Amino acid sequence: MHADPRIAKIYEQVVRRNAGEIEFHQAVKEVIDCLGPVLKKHPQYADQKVIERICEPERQIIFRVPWVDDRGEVQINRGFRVQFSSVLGPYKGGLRFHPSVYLGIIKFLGFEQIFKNAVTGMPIGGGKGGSDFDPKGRSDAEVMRFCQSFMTEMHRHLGEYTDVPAGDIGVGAREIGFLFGQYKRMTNRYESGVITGKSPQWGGALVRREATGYGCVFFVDEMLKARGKSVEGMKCVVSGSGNVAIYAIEKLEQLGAHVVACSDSNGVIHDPQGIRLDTVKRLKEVERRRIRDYTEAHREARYIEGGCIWDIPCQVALPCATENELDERAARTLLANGCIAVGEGANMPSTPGAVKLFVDSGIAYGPGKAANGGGVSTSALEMQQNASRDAWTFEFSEQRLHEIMRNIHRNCYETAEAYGSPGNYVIGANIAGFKRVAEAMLAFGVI
Ligand code: NDP
Ligand code: 2IT
Repeated sequence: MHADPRIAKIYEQVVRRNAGEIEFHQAVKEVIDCLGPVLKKHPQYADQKVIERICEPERQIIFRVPWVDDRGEVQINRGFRVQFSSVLGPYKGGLRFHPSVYLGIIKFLGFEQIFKNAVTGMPIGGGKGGSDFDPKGRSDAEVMRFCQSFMTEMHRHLGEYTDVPAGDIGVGAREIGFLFGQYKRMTNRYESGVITGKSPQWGGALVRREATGYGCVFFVDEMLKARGKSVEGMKCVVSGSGNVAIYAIEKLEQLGAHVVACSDSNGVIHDPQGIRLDTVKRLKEVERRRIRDYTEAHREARYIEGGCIWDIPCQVALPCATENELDERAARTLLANGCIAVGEGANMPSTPGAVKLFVDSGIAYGPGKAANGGGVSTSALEMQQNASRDAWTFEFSEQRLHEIMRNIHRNCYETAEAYGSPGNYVIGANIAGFKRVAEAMLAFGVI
């Protein structure tokens, strides 16, 4: 299993200590399986138990979120904030509102976030939070009352120098507004830098909304350029139809690619003439409807209820929905259909079996930790603008994002080469991220 017995032992301990948290186990295994050569080169990391320390969150907060729905019924949800690592900066990472949320999901996301944030080179630690609250079908007033209750408890754990949340699945501009409003009210401080993804009208950064999707496409384009190609003219499939998927599709179109499919948790839209993004934006961002309704406006498109988007032939595949949405069977189908690049807009969307197939096949495979780092990087740019009470233009911000994605790509690419695995961005991202965190931990002593 593991080449290095020390790493096998750490993994066993993580599984034992965090029973049942299977997504967390999966995320830990993927990272530490890359670290054998690093321990050989840097024995002090093993002596100082750096991996063991990183696998244990600095702090985990679990709390009750009571609220009253529109019918007057009391509802109780569970809230989480896992403050995983603050060695590189304040805890930074999004909030997810989805019924599947439990501690294991938040811990996997928080763990990934540490390394993702480290690879960006920016001064941000790693954390994640959320709730098992399901915003689907809830009125704006219900979402507001939920967010106010959530923040009433969480505000005491946050601060621009302590912990800075943002959005993730189920948390967009509307939720960030309600959350920031309640933070401001609880603390009597207009502390803009305490949360990112704010509306540009009241302290948000331009391009933050677009950043994860745009950044993912920039990353894929860099991977292809390293092979003498580009996304221009490529046939693409993008799963999901939320924030990340929408802006990935937008950038692909701007760069001359052809996107033929997208999805939501109910089904898949296949539009061989090209996905009409204005329709997807209207359905998802304005009307909060299902992707099946796309065919009302575009009769030539096909809706496949419960379909698998990876069955649709493409050259570039961007999983932008959720964890483990792309399994080994899907990976085989993609490869058989001639897919040459996969960029993960989502966090951990490919199962371990799928990752292995992609890496072994030698296609350009960009893991989430590298490919979706544009969102959190632009959050760090938002913090920077808030700290200096500045507001940059869209063009300047997008240029900064593009530069950051090029740097992330170079960092992963060069690290993979230095460790004898050229082209392997999994090894590149995990080792580059780990080393930056490990060096800071050694400098700080046993903390
Ligand atoms: P949104 O809530 O805006 O959209 C999520 C999309 O994924 C929706 O289309 C949703 O469909 C679909 N989806 C969610 N859960 C499932 C599921 N269990 N099965 C199938 N489809 C599902 O979230 P984001 O676009 O912000 O996030 C998407 C992914 O990107 C997540 O993995 C997130 O962690 C990651 N990410 C997000 C960043 C950001 O800045 N927002 C930054 C980096 C990564 P439906 O509406 O039917 O639920
Ligand atoms: O997974 C992620 O990187 C995010 N959801 C964004 C985190 C952030 O703080 O912007």
